[in-house]
Amino acid sequence: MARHLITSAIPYINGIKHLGNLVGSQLPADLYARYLRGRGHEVLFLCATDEHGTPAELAAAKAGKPVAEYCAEMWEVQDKLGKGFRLSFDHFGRSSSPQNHALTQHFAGRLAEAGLIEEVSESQVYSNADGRFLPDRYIEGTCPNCGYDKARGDQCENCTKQLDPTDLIDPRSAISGSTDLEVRATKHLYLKQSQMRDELNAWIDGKKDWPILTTSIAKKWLNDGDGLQDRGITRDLDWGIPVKRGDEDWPGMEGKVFYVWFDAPIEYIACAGEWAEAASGRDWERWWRTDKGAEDVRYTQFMGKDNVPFHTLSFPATILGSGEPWKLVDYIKSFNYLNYDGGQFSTSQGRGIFMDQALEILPSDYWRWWLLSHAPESSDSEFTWENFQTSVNKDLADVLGNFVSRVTKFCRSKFGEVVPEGGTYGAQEEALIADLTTRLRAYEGHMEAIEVRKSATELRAIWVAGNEYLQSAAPWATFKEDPERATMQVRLALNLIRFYAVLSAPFIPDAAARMLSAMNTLDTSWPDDVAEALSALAAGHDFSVPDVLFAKISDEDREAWEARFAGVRR
Ligand code: B3M
Ligand code: ZN
Repeated sequence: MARHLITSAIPYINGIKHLGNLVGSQLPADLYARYLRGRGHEVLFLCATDEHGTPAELAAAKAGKPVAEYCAEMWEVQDKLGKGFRLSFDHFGRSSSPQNHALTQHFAGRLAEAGLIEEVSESQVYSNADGRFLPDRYIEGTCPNCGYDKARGDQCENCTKQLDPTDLIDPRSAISGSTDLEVRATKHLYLKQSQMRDELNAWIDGKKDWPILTTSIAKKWLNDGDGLQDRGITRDLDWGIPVKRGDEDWPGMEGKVFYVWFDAPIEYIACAGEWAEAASGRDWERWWRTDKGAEDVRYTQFMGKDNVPFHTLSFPATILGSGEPWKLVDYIKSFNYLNYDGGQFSTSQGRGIFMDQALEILPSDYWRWWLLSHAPESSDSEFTWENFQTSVNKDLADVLGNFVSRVTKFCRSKFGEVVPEGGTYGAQEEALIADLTTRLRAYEGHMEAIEVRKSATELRAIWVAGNEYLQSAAPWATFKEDPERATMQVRLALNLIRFYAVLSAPFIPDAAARMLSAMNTLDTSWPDDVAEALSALAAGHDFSVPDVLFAKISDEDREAWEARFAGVRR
């Protein structure tokens, strides 16, 4: 048994997330957490809302609410949707927590002591039309690196380069579109991360097993011509974590707050503190401090590709720079983008399917299965209604659902709702067990490597193997010639339902729970030995026929949904 710390990128507080956001971090993180728990490991799975910065300020202003109140309400909304999708966080925290305030100020103090913080008098963009300083992401312009014309002042969405607003060509206010911008003087703190380039390079070079997507983005920004630039970590905003050195005021920094990307990753740590405070007997330092037990923790992070530079460079720079024994990430799983029906999912444009809408239409398992089995791992992937319909109808309804229904109904009609007794395995059953053993070991390998699509493909193949067995064993025919043999076949098939429930739970937890409940068992032990696992339900054990596990999506439904989501969300 090992100890696994798992974090998902923490979603911005402003608004409900779309399915592209979900499949890029929270959902695969949940898959992995559920799998590891199923294998008996000790898991701490954390996520939170990312509450600071301008997006929160502006969204609150739009909603006509004080920011703190807006954030508290939106946390409730995101928490409820996370539960709706069965995201099994051990704690869903908030980056505005007192723990994160204290820890962020602590890190800033440590970095200053280590000589890694510089006070810089800088010029900041002020918009005359808007009557305010413009935060980075509210300045748009052309990316100096790739020429994309909607690059934001903090990062180019197209090529992932981290930017400063003054890097932009032809800058304009994203609030008003005004180009009447001027530059005014203000003082800010910079993190001298360029001093850590060698250390970061060596650290990333040691990560031979990391996905190419992660290391290529990290190396690109580490060794790019202008290299790892020092970054401003403070902002002229009202909402955020006040700039302090530990507990002490920071002269000259009054009225300023830390930059949202400085405090957001620190929330991964603070969130463990929130988790510990929520119940007695919990020790968060044993997950995060290598001097207090975390040296044998394996830490895995999940995120979309645009978040990779902050997790491979900025956050490790904060941790390493502190000189304290904090746990560094062991593995970063990153994702490409999911597109929606010929275009992009877009929060600002309300394009695509959002988490609340998805749950209004269908239960979470349908979405979980499609999203995970089409996760944008090696390249971007695309959601289309037709593909969704096919996948649900074939994989979930025809293969898995139909298997469960046929086996339980046949047994009820011939032997009653009880596991039948008699008969012994023949060559067909031995072959099935051998096949399932091979496939199960492959499934475990893919899950451990967090190869999400390959895991889904193998799981589907495991379901198919049961169907093929049932088809060729044909207990309904054997029953007439050799009833003993039919009882053995049905007993094996009923056991396959429990076996499938255990293996499938990380993907489709609700269906798995219903299968287990129909099989009247609490035995969720992992099938280390397939033959043994297939005799877990002994002759004489009662079960019940479950309701239909997965309803098929009709053409009418598909067309109606396609039309409903063709426009933009208002
Ligand atoms: N909130 C960006 C995003 O949701 C940002 C992630 C922070 S992870 C520390 O994609
Ligand atoms: Zn670019």
